[in-house]
Parts: sequence; structure tokens; C-alpha cells
Amino acid sequence: MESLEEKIKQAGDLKTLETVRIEIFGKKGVLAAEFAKMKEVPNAEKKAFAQKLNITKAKLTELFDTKKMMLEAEAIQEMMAKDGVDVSMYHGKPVSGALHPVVETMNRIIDYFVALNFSVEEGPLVEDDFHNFEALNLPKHHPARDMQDTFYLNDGMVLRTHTSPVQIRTMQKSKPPVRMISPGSVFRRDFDLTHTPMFHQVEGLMVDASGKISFANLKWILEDFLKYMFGDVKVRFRPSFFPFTEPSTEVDISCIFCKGEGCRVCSKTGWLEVLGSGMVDPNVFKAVGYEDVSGYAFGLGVERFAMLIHQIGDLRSLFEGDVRLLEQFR
Ligand code: 2NM
Repeated sequence: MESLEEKIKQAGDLKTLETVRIEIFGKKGVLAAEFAKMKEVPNAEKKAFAQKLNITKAKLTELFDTKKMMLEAEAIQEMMAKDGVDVSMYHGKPVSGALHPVVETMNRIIDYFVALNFSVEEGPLVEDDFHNFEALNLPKHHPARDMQDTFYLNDGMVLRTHTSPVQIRTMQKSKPPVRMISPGSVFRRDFDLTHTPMFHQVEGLMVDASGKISFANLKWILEDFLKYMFGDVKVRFRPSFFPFTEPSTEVDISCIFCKGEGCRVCSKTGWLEVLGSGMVDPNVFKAVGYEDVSGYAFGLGVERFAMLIHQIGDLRSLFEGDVRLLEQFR
């Protein structure tokens, strides 16, 4: 009895205790053997013998149960110390978040135009053919549509390839004058080093009674805007073509990396292309029912602006969702 108690007390872990349990309480264990001796005990002593044995069994059982509980608790403690996470633990050094450079750049662009009383307009990402193409002087089967690398959906709808349909919707629902920008995501079937199938644009539109808005107004605002965005840069307007503007221009700034000397980023030209713009084509006004008006419009890619401002070399790093990118812009 003494030595059995000792065995239970000495068990250092659950596995050892289990061996002890089989040795004492098992079918072929010490207690079973003692009870088997009942047969040989004379009748007169049977009762006393059984009582004594039952008391011993009860004592050992209690001792065993207590020991098992202790060892189980210890095992849990040990496991928690090893694998557990203390969710109530205070980290000690809070880390601040950061806006994504595309969002931050877009906000900065929006701020400029809001300060000049432009309204900020939004529209659907899934567009119909009329708002994305037809109304923008891109008739069906016109080769200029190929430039758009469109994602077509089942029912003749498309993912908008630019935010220009927002201009169309805004003109349809309101009378001139219009002074608006349309920031948002756009979609093109294009995926290489310098293109992602989703990117962001900010486009702008100013319309007023015929003759009130001229190319001079366009030149002034884009020059002022680009100096606000990039600092002390030269601005250059080059003739170009867009279906929805006539005349059309692409706008360059002097290279912000080499100050116009010529470097790798500007391909030795000293200039960086940053905007497209022009005077809104009369066919666009016709499509929305505007008469006797003139206006300018422009469009830019936000990713390109963000990359130039923050000297980000690889477009794809903007879309990988790696927090280490954001940590650099805190
Ligand atoms: C550009 C370049 C030139 C543009 C035109 C219009 C609209 F709807 F008013 F006609 N919205 N945006 C436009 C003009 C966009 O992006 C490179």
C-alpha cells in the first residue's frame, strides 16, 4: 500500500502515470490480484478483508485522480508556454498605417481641382457602349476603338476603359456650365512592365457658353496644375490625336530627374509625357445635346504620377499588396 501510494506520487508525467494506473487498477493489476484472494479468506474474515481492501482502493483512486489532474494542468501550462499566443499582451510599439501612394497621389490631384471649384463626379465601372465609346466620337468599327483594349462583358456592356463616360453622364444630367473631374479605376486588356489591367485616372472637363472657354484656359490650368504637382518644371504642349478632342495635345514636363539634361527615365529627351488633353470635339457635345458651348478636357494616369513623384521604378510593386511598400510612405 505504502509503495503503491509512492508510485503514484512519483509519476512525473501523464505517460508514467498511465503505466502506474495499469499496474495498480488494471485487469491484471495489484488491486485485482488482492480482490482475487477473497476466495481463500475464511468466511468470518471476508467482510473485514473486503472493507479494508475497498478503503485502500478508494484512497489510491483519490490519490490517482488528484495526481492526474495536476499533471494535466501542468501539461496544458507547458503547451501554452510553448505554442500559445497571449492575445491580451500589449505590443508596446504601435505602428501607424499609410495611404497607398496611388490613393495619396489621387487625393493630392483632387485637392487642386476642388480648390478651383471643380465638382468631383463618379460613375459606374460597368458601362454601356454609348457612354464608353459612341458618345465620345468612337463609332462602332472605328479603328480608334482598338486603342482601348476593352474587356467586353456578356450583354454588350464593357468595363470602362477611361473615366470619360462620367463626363458624358454629368453633361446629360446637368446644363452648362460644367466644371468637373472624374477620378476612378479603369480597365484595359493590357499587362506588361508598364501596364496593368486595372489602373486609375483623373479626367477633367470645363464647359461654358461658346467662346468662353479657350485653349488658353486649358494651357493655363494644366501648367499651373503640373507646377503644383511637380514643382519648378517646364511644360510643353505637343500636337496629338484623340477621337474626343479637336485640337488634341499631349503635355510634357521637363524631366524631374535630370532637370531636362537627358537621362534613362526620359530616354535622353529631357521630357516626360504626363497628360493628354484638348478642346472637346463638337461631336461629343452633339451626343449629349449641348449647343453653343465650348470646352476643354484632359486625362491623366494616377499610377504614372505616383511613380514619378515617389521614384517608384516598377509599376507592379503598386499592386502586390506588400505592406513593406506602404511602410516606405509613412
Ligand atoms: C484624355 C485626353 C483628352 C477627355 C475628353 C472627355 C470628354 F468626355 F469630355 F469628352 N473626357 N476626357 C480627354 C481628352 C481625356 O485622356 C488622355
